Amino acid sequence: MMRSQYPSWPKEMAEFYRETGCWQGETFGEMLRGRAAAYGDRIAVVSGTSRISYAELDARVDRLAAGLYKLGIRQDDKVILQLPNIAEFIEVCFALFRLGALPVFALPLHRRSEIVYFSEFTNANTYIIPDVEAGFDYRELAEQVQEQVPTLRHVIVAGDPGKFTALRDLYAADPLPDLPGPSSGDVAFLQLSGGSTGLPKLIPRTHDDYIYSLRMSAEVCALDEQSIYLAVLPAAHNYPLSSPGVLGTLYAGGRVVLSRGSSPDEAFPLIERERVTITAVVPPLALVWLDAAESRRSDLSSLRLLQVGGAKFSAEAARKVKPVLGCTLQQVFGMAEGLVNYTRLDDPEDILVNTQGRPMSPYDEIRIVNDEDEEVAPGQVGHLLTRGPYTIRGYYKAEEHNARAFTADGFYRTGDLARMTPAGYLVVEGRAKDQINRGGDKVAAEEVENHLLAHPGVHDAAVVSMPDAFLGERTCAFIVSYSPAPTPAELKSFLRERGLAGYKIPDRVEFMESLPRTGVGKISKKALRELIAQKQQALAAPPTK
Ligand code: AMP
Ligand code: DBH
Repeated sequence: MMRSQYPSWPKEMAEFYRETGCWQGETFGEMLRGRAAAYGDRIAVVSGTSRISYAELDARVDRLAAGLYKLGIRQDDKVILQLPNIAEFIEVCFALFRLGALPVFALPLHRRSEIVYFSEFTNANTYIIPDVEAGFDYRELAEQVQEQVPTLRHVIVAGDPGKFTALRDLYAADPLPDLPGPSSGDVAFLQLSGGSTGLPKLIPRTHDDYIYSLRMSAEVCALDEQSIYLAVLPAAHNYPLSSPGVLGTLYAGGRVVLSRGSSPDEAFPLIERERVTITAVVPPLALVWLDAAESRRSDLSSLRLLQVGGAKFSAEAARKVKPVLGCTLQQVFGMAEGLVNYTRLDDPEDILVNTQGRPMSPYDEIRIVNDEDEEVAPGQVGHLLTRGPYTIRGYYKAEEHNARAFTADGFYRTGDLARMTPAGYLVVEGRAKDQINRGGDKVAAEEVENHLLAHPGVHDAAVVSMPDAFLGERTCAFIVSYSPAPTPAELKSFLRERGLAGYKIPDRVEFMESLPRTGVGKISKKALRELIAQKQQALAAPPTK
């Protein structure tokens, strides 16, 4: 049995992935060095008013690595990284990669509850934040987190540091001492899973496996040094980070344009000014962009590819992308655990519109099974399982959960319900995991339920999805309360005070006498989903007299 904190591939599989050339023995530090040698003066990153060449990026990363080392950050140390889409995000990532320290990729919307958990669980010693972003002061958050987690020794701030350490002061003048550095088989960072359990799961990705996923993504998306990728989604998320995202673009020698916001007001002028060729959005954002493009005159003619993923994109909206935006649509169905599916650039419209793509690697193994783990008949819907050269074999420090989330022969249970077309494309048909996909933001029902249950007025709680025209799904919390019952507003502010990220706060709260049960006495989420969908329908179409 695998007892390491970082479950890994069995020896013979690792050998196979090396022999087949999937894993090429390169680390991220070496990758950037190589690109700097090949593309020195070309612009790698555009962020605000700064334009950073590959050579500059490489040099800045070296200086920052030296500064972080001086501060005391060492190989295998965990660093909670919570930066928005600014150049420092990329510089910090590569500096930590060079040191062999592991970034833990928090999202900008995470708050005290999530950050405290990541810090404690990973025993992190450092937390890197912006000063104020989108009206939120991360230094106040850091203060609260540090109070709860004294082992979090360093708080580093991009911008005005207040009482903490300024990131800009860490770009050292003298180079990093000669250190062994990480090897390509080592874990490079911990990525987050949307999760389906009470506590978020962390995903160990190695240099070898992740760089392979970048290479395949860049190939499928036809990236080269002419490509200009616009990051509008938070770069820490696996999708804009790697599919092909920020890192895949740097892998290909292209240019990354970072945008702090994703609205048409921010994104469209950047597309126009920087001649962006590819960008990635989630379905609700695609709807906003489609509307905006129809009603305003922005020059989006440079855009060749619009990627849509993270949640299911409706065929109806998918059909509009080409006529309205003038570019090819690519559906992306991926997961931070590994497997990424893409529609191909030259696929016919029927496939682009009606499928979520096919695996990017010929070494991706797919199984679609019934509840007994038996393969279903071709074309039937079942549980999607997968294994491959860039799909993890287990979460970080989660032995018990891993026994359930992976089969004995190492397939990851994605929790998605899917079918495969005769041509080998996947169509996502639903979900078996206890998660709400709020327009690409994943919410683990159990995590929210546990917070609700901490309220003295709550006897029982169940969180389910309800259909939503814009986000695809929203969250509804069913509550059995003690009397006096808390109001919905009280419950929501209670969750906020507990430091839960805003997107996890239930959109709607319903009270019940008791929760419906299944035959074996479990809460029937299916019944609750039906109930709330019916209520919504009744609201949408009031009975006529
Ligand atoms: P995570 O494991 O948190 O990285 O989230 C990955 C999950 O997002 C997948 O297992 C799917 O449930 C969902 N997902 C991602 N992309 C798509 C897509 N294009 N269509 C439907 N669901 C998606
Ligand atoms: O939702 C995801 O996690 C996701 C979607 C598209 C992802 O991780 C990816 C592509 O790599």
